[in-house]
Amino acid sequence: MQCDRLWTNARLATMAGPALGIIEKAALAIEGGRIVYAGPAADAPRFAPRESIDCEGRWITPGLVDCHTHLIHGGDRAHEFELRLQGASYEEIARAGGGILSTMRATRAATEADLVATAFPRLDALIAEGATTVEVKSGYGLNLLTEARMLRAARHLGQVRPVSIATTFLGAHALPPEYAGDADGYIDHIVSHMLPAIAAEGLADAVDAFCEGIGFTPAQTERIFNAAHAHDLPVKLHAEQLSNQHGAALAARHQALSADHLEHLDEAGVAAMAQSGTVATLLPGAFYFMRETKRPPIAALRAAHVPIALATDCNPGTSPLTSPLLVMNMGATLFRLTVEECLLGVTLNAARALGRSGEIGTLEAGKRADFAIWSIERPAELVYRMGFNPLHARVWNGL
Ligand code: DI6
Ligand code: FE
Repeated sequence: MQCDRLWTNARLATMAGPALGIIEKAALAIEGGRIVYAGPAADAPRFAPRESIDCEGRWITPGLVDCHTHLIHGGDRAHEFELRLQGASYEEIARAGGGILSTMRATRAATEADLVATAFPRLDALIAEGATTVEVKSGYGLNLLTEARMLRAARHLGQVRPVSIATTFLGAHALPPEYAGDADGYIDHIVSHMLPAIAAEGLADAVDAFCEGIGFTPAQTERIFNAAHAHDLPVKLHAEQLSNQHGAALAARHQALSADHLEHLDEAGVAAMAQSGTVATLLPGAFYFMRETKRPPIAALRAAHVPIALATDCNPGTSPLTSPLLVMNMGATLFRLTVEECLLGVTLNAARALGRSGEIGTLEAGKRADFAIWSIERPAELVYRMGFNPLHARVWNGL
């Protein structure tokens, strides 16, 4: 049987099946950018590969999926970090004109080329740790011109780096100064102008909002969701990060791909997510950086079989984090997730959170040839270490 490349002497954590779908003494073959075999070497068809690679016992996992980032933005907020170290709160800084609005100003002032150039080092850091798919949100433009520019910059990243980019329109991230005191007016503008233009240009793969006391109300969020449905775009939600607004249940009613953050999620929200199959995307980097103390209801999510994903939330204000490996470590240490949950959280369940689990997220015949090869003795090492990168090689789309 012909194939482009064959990896032998490998150990696989396929993420398909129980206990990480581990297969020792395995082989993995790809052809035309797809996996054609991932299984026991003893059962493999007789391949005639164009190239054969000896893995020397290394482990192969699916390529990592970072399913929640704000990777594209102008400027940084290191100064606000210093102010917080001196005792200022996130809310105080935001009220003084800092916070999301300070990043909005820097982002509006940046050209598309600037946005791409400043995102490169962050994206490259994710790629260097085995990421093969990265979600990127808008949300720092807060007007059509700049939101569209952010999404074009995100699409551009996917054309010039060996990585798949999933874009999300987050126009309802914060209230821009042009609509101060008129959140409903801004929602009108998103629904009637911004979203239709963004959808017409094919710039967004999904639509998100920030449902929060300092963000948008559930009623406003629902208007965004209805508009997204009208444009056939799936929805996601920043929900229950700082307070319980019952956003996750709202998201579930709208068949959201994921509800994200969830520190203040209640039992009813868990049940609604379980019913709709909405993924719980947990963001331990933001929890850590904001020194939060209330953890998401892990036991309840587990008991209800809600799929749990983990992501960096890479953003300049609350999670300046570009390490999916550290995210797994934080998922375990801060949220008490198991090694298995952490690994599923950055592979299969993160793929689900993007609606892409038919294509990526496991090592199975028919899926895209996106995977990472690690110099480790056991998969737990990927979760256990801090600040150490054992990536040996990475394959994206068969390349
Ligand atoms: N929740 C967050 O943690 C980020 N956005 C959101 O909706 C914060 C973004 C920022 O501070 O720049
Ligand atoms: Fe976020």
